[in-house]
Amino acid sequence: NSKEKLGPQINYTITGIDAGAGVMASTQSALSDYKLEDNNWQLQPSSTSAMTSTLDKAYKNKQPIVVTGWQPHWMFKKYKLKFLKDPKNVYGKAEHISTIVRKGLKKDSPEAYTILDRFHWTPSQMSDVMLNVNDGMDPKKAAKQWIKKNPKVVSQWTKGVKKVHGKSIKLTYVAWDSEIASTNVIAEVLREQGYKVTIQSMEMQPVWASIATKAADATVSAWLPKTSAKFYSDYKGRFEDLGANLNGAKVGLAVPTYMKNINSIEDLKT
Ligand code: PBE
Repeated sequence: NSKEKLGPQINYTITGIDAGAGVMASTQSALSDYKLEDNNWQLQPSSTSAMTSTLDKAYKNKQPIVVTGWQPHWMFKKYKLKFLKDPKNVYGKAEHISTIVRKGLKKDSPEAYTILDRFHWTPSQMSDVMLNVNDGMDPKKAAKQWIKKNPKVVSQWTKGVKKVHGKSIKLTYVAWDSEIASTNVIAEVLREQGYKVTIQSMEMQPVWASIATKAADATVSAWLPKTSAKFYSDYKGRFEDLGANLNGAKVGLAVPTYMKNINSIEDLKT
């Protein structure tokens, strides 16, 4: 019933993901900046998979739900969702995903450095890999398949770069669907170049620490300027930012489009 207030229908609860995620920190700021806490609104931490399964259930029953959302993600392909307007600009307008490498990589591994520096793709290309993984395909296989289907894109990254023979490189990432896709693709590209690649997933803070301490060589999972802002400033001067590998990302609160009266974060109060 759209005339009923939203808050009581969903227990004043925003369905979130893992507590360490940037979107969770931004949502905490939103709760206070929009004075939603005063109305008992709260953010429920869970995990991406718990969030998407809660969303799936609500969606099937056309029940209201508010989730922490981001793009690129298959949830926007599978469900009709809209971002809530954010007039106070808590989540930032647009995000990009940056490639961050350790200091000295250029000198030690110029071939990998060049490929990582050139690595750039679109949200729709990333979504192709993500959707296959979400359908149950092994991420490594999904990456290989994508590379095979997109030789022109890949050759823009690898053109003229010398092959290496068994040199090691280590990539760290957070196991979000988007980063599972990007990390596996760049890892396969580096393997085809002759690298012995290890990839390791961890929380966001250790990812940044691994690059700063040179325990790892690179990560392609830095959502900026807002989502990873804290780590970007904490570790400033101890990494090299190779710039965006993907533009047009976005983070915010999302609801199904059937929630016609809820279009802005401000509307949660009414
Ligand atoms: N995410 C996906 C991450 C970055 C990538 C939006 C869940 C976060 O909030 O930290």
